[in-house]
Amino acid sequence: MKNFEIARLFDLMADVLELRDENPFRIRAYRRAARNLESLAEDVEVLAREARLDEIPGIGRDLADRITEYLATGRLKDLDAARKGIPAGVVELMNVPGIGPRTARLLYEKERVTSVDRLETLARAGKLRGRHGIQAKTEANLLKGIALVRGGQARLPLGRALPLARELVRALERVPGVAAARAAGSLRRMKETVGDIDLLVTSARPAEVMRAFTGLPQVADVLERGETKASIRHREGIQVDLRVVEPASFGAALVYFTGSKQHNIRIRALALKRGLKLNEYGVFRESTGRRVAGATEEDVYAALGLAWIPPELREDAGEVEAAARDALPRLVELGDVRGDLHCHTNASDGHHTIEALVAAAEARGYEYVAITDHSPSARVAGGLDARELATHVARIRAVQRKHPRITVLAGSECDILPDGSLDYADEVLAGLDLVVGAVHSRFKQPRAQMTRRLCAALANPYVSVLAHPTGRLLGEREPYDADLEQVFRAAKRHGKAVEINAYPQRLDLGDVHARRARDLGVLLAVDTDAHVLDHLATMELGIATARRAWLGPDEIVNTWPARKLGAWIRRARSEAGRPARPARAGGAGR
Ligand code: DGT
Ligand code: CA
Ligand code: CA
Repeated sequence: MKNFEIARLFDLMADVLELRDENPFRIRAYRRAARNLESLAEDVEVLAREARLDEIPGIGRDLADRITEYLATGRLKDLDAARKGIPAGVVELMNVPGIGPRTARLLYEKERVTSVDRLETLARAGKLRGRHGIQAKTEANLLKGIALVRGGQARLPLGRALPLARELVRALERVPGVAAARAAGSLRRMKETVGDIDLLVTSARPAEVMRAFTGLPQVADVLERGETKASIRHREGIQVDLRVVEPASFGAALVYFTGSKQHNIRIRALALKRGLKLNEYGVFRESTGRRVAGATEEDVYAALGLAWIPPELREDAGEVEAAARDALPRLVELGDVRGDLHCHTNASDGHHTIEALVAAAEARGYEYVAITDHSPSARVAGGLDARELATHVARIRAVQRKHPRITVLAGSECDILPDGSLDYADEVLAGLDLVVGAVHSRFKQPRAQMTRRLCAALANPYVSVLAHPTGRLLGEREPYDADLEQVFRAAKRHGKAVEINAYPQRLDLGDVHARRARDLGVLLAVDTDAHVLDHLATMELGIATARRAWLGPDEIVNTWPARKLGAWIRRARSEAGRPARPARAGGAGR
């Protein structure tokens, strides 16, 4: 699938156009197209072949032609032309948080900075401060930003790695002689980022597997090739390790290569205590060397006196003890989800209509969906003022009448202003079925102020969910500085939910914070923040994060039936002494 490849080229094109100070609309068009290609469920090559490129949101005739050109020739003439005369390193400067096109151009033209390395050297030596308005603090931030890009390059977000891994698994399953192919490693544990992709195959003909694997079209380089193991570099940059094992060892190998390393160490010690030896080939009785388990994971864990442990829990964070007591939690599953509480439409910065979103939510089998477009302070995101919101809500009600099988909640993703107040007046909020509160400005407030800001928002009776509570963007933006412990306690006190935002670059809360929230008795909401319809499918990533946080369905409000959800929203509103107007849509009423 070349979706990501083309998305990266479009991003590069946007970067270069920004450096050249070109038409902002053209730049935005390339960026939007890149994001939509990334979240596209279908293969762009298939769409091109069937002349259906125009079905991709944000892809007009012009960009469709660019895609066709690239698929046919492997090049983009426009990009080559635009890049002429600009060193590649200058474009890379813009990957550093805090460096926009203007700064990059300045650094290049005035300081002859043509690489991130050179920028680092100058910043470390303090040679930038006092020039072009750069202060010592800015310099320190640049160094932090450089570390962030370097870290980000090393690991791939799960949302990008998963489709690549699945495509490889499907290809391996088709190789003659292969009985089973599975992803292992951090990817199977659904960690938010993965260092590489680990694959495991069982086959009677390993040589054939090696040949097929190293010859796949996705392979950029073969790094290592042995009789039963190989490593390649994927066209998308990530390394992929493959092992072939015998069927009798498949379960043991799957346990071993799924990890984590810490988990493996724990269960190996447990085996020793029972007079057993555990390795990637099986479980063996130490006295006789006889294999007692190995073909399936269930057998391996059972031989150690453990219940089978879901991969998401294998971090040596209490799961081995729980499995020994047969006290593993019932983890939430994708099928438990009854709705999505955070979605955008083209009323603000989403790409589809209310109607299309509702139909897509219905097609996923949801019982309810909340439409939460932006509030006025989110100006770049096309936030709605109170009058526009009233019209928008009326449109939502009209769509609801045409879709009686699903409850459509008229909501808002309302900005939390720097002082902790909300972007709409309480009377406006009271007219909505659900309010998701979010920070989109002044990310650099001091810790105490940001903490007060978030807690104040949670105290507002109309705010039910705190969206993307830390504001981080994986590999791009650090979380803002806030005392999450206090924020969670405020959520608990007011009976509010904190979000696991499933947007692939966010996954916010992450697993560790989500688990802490759970341990404090805070409710969670797992939402996609969908801006295009395909984003609805990222619910899978949010649920994986919830599973890694040991969450069960009871603790996640959007697994609840609409009635229970509505009662919960109303409870917080009425406990504040301001009963909500009985909402007409079922989720908040009935
Ligand atoms: P990553 O790739 O950094 O996202 O994380 P993992 O967990 O996928 O790590 P990776 O790819 O180095 O190794 C895959 C699995 O193989 C790992 O989760 C556990 C197992 N493994 C690797 N090295 C060791 C080791 O030295 N000892 C043990 N017990 N297991 C290991
Ligand atoms: Ca790995
Ligand atoms: Ca590996």
